[in-house]
Amino acid sequence: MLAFLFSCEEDYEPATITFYPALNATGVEPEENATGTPLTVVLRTSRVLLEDSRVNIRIEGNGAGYGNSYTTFPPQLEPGVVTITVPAEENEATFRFIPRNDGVFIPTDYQYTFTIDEIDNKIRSIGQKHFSMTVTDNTAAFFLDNFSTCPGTNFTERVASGVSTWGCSGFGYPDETPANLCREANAFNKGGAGASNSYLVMTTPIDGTQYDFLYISAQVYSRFTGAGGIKFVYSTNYSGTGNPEADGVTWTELTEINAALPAAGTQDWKEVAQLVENIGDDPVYIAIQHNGGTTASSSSWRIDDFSIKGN
Ligand SMILES: [Ca+2]
Ligand SMILES: [Ca+2]
Repeated sequence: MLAFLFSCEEDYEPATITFYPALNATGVEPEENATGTPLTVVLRTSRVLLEDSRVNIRIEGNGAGYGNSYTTFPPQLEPGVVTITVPAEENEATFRFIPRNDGVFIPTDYQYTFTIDEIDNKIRSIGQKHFSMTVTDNTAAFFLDNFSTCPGTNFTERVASGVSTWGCSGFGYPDETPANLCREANAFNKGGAGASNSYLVMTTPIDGTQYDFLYISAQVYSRFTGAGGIKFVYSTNYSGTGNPEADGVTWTELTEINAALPAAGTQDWKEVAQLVENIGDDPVYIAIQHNGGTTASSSSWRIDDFSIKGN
């Protein structure tokens, strides 16, 4: 009888295991202290086997790792490896991947690769070996202004030359209803002689000792074409009061944001964002500089949903 079974099994094609039917999935990091939504990952063998068969799946990625950025069920016995069993006389096995909030901001989100790493001797080969998983980081911004009150206290206008150009507008992001306020810079009809140059500066600086990097994002809209434009900048030596272009004050451009700004007069909201690394330990002031508009001609610029995340 044993010999009969053995010879039968020898007649089968070698069993293959593969991720099936999906090869990728997406998830979202839960809010802090909330439970993540489990995702079930399915593997299938090409035929039923007569005994339990085990498979090791290695999980790698840019996240903080097992227990911090995710857990699995069954749990991992060694870090990064899930062992699952395809039961005898079945051809499918599953495990669950559960995102966790790790308290760490990952600007690139979490990109995991699951790889079938080791197979039991009754499974002879591997089909689709990799499964990819993207989990969107859900870290709350430590600084967020949607200008529900405008001007509010989070930003202060500091005029380097000319007249005040930063005001408030309705028609904020995204619905452009009059009640949805945002900040707006425009020198047109504001008076004064020559070009104006005015900074909308964070009132309270970011404590550089608390962060290694910052991720700055905002929604930007331009209503009118005309002279001048805006630039996102930051300074680690501005005093926080007085002329933002006083002797010794230096501002560094947020070049990726500035390269991505919408063209003047395009009348479409656009999200801009930039990662700033190695900010050092000094206080950091972020500002939006509106420069070059005159009372006779000025492009206009709206800012909404100004957000800063970081670790
Ligand atoms: Ca996170
Ligand atoms: Ca708003």
